[in-house]
Amino acid sequence: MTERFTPTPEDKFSFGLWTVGWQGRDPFGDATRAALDPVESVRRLAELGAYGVTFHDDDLIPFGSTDAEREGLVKRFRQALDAGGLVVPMATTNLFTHPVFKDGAFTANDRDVRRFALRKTLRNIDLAVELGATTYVAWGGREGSESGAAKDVRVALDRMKEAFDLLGDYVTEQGYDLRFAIEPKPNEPRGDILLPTIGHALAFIERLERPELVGVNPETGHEQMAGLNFPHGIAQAMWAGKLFHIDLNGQSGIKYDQDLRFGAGDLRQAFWLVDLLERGGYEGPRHFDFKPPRTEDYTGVWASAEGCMRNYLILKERAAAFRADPAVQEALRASRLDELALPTAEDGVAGLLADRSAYEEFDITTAAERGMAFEVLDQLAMDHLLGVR
Ligand code: XLS
Ligand code: MN
Ligand code: MN
Repeated sequence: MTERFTPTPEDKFSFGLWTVGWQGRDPFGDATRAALDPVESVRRLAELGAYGVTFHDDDLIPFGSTDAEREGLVKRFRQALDAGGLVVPMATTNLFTHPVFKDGAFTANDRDVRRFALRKTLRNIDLAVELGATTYVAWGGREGSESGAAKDVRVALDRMKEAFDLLGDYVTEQGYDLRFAIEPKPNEPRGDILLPTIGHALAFIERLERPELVGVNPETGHEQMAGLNFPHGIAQAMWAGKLFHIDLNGQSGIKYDQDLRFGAGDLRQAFWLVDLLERGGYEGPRHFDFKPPRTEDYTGVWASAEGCMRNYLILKERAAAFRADPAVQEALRASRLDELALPTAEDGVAGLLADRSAYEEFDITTAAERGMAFEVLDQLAMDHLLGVR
């Protein structure tokens, strides 16, 4: 592989233990790979040039472990992190695998399940902070329904708010340097999931008691499952100051959650996404939440993980070349992107009303006739993406 696409910790690439550790179990088939020891994941990811690893509580400490087992598992994980020089930038809670969460966690109709879910989360927050995490992801995979009367969505949102308000109180009282990142997803495993898109999550966050503590962790494939433009969603999250974390992967259109390696699936959206993250000042981890296909053995798993990082670095180089190209800068001007950056009416309502050129004397025919030159611009992007410029 070319030297320049070899990742280093400065690239801030991180992986969930559940990604490389996915055994390939799906609704139609059993596992195709043996279980992977988290210690081995840490070792291999460090070798490949990642800087961080993330986990659900149950990825590290199997559900139902005793306190002594838990202590032992955490200890050897910590040793592996130290040996590999890896950090834990983020952690999260598994509130979806165990049958007790079949109707959700923070919004389960059963109050005792909701209280258990909160306790499970608080417990893992303590561990996350102990391991140095500053972001805590909340993906509400089971928060939703398959039928109309089964969930009173307005009431469920009250319970969701209650949960995030309580979690916010907890980290504040403990003095933890930890912020929450809500991960939207439209469906799967529930028929319809609450907070299905970035937009829903952003609106919800503003209703919380401590909105400053809560942002989003959007995932490429999740927005694309809803037919949405991922870079546009990310741009709005950045504009709102809410892009606390990101889950990168690949998806081909509106279908089940494919979790392909980053760069597979919609390559053009991946290009614009990397362009946006790199130019837009996003400084958080480039976190891969993908599933190496169940056709692969462990050689394929590590090749897939390597491919995520390699594709990011290739796209980063391609996007930088696009921006640096004088022909692109000219095309951007021809498309009047510089004009978009100018305020529309800094002269205020009075100025606007007094400006006859804005209305009475506006040459509407000429304005309607002028082309936007976007096709030239987009073809330049295509040429750079395909490596022919
Ligand atoms: C599932 C989600 C999940 C979250 C973490 O679709 O992507 O893996 O990222 O719970
Ligand atoms: Mn996914
Ligand atoms: Mn995810």
